[in-house]
Amino acid sequence: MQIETIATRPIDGQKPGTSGLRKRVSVFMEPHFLENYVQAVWQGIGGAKGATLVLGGDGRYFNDRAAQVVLRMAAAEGVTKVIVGQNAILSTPAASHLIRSRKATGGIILSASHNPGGPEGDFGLKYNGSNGGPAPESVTEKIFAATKTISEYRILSAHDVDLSAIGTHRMGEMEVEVVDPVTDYAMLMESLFDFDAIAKMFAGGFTMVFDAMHAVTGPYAKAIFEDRLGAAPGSVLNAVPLPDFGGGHPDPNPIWAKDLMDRMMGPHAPDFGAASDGDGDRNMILGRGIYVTPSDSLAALAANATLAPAYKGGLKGLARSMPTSGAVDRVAEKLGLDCYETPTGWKFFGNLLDAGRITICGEESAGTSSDHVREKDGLWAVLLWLNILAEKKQPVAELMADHWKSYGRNYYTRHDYEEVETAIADAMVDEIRGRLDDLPGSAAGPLTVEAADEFAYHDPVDGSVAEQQGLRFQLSGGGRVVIRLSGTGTVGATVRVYLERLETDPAKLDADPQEALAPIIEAAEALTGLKARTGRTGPDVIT
Ligand code: VG1
Ligand code: CO
Repeated sequence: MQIETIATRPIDGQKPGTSGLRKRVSVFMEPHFLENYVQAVWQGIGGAKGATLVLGGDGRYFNDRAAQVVLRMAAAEGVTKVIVGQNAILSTPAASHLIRSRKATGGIILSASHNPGGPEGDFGLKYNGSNGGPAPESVTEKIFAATKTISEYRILSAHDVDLSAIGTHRMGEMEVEVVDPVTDYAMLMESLFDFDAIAKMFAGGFTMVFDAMHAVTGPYAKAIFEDRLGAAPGSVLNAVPLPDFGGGHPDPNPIWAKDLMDRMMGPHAPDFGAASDGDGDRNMILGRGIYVTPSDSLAALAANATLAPAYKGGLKGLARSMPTSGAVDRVAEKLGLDCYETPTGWKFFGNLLDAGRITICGEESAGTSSDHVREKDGLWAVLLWLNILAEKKQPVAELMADHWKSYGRNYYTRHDYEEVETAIADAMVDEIRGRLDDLPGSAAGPLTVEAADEFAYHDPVDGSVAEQQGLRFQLSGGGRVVIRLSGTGTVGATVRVYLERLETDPAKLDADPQEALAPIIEAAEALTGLKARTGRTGPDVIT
């Protein structure tokens, strides 16, 4: 076996976004594209000679081929050992756990998360560090810099490793350990939650459906919910992972998980419904007749977490991404906990978790997790909900109604405009940025702007600063609008408009969020002129 050194040139557009590098599969499959980026990762982390790495992905099209390339390049780099999920599959939280439990140097996760898969879909690659979390910006900047100067990469000429066979293999000098992707993760979950109490609830007739959306969580969900906890066989829907996710869009929200949504709103709805995304780090929570917005779910989980064994000693602190609603802040206030506000993207929670400042954190985009890993964790959120329901013996709708009575309700919605021409989106952000200082005191539709700024985050642990993390507007009547551009899309720009208002009047807690937020939605359009600029009549996705 021989190490080949291949001459290459920098390829444009290898800048990692909110969560690693994401591109069309066809782009990732172009000559040298994947190899250039992997070599840049080695360089960005200061070399991987002697390292132990974890490798796995969400099983999408090209996952298997890409894994073999990463292995051959790791062997050429002098990596000592790679721990790989069987068939190169690992959910993102399971990969995070393996990095931590095996004390690995880091890991490579092959995923474009909620983006569609298949030959026409997307692919992605992300590096996580030794804490199990996504590389911080200081590292991703080095990786990006390396993509701009690369002139060669090294790869071992070797046969594929049989990744279907659990056990120890070799590739050149490097050891490749193939592990079952589910076992360790399922044991971790069992150590955090009261499985007996949840199993008793199922035995007592509690019903649930979990939509795995033909993505990575199918085998995890079957093993945990059906095999260990005794949920009825068939409770896990779309449980077989497929390279194209069955043609669907593995994003657990009311639009893309519409079948589940309809079922939970229908006459024969089960007690509980949930879904996860392509790589298993997001969650969607439903009860009979109710969709729990991710921001509310974060707040409800934080308020009740001490009912689960892992958190019964209390929480250290809480955090949310800036566009996430303030519902969790109200819980933090009541519990006397610190609550941090971070930019969008899980990498910003890492330092707070490592420093022991927070226990639970989350994002409005359906990501919630705790200090058990350094990624968001879809099944963890579902299990914490189940553990809470097993203790409270209450329907989800009633639990949320009680929550709103105690804390008020942060009406919340996000409006996404997808595949907007990049130039139009950039011009809009620049133009608004230019008049932020003049906005306070001016009218925005039916409301008045009270404050306007652009969010910059000063990390309290390492002092790093992340700028331009979203435009924020405080409106009269307590409303808030946030505008930012997505960093995970692969075609054009996605404009995200986040809308929120707190309601504390007990008589007004049951409104439809779109109606409760109507004046704020109008104000957002007045502030941005988004519809006029894009020629759209409305958002593509409402969550
Ligand atoms: C989106 C979400 C963000 C999330 C990120 C990665 O980013 O808004 O909250 O952390 O996806 O999630 P953006 O830049 O498109 O808004 V995942 O499940 O795609 O790893
Ligand atoms: Co994801």
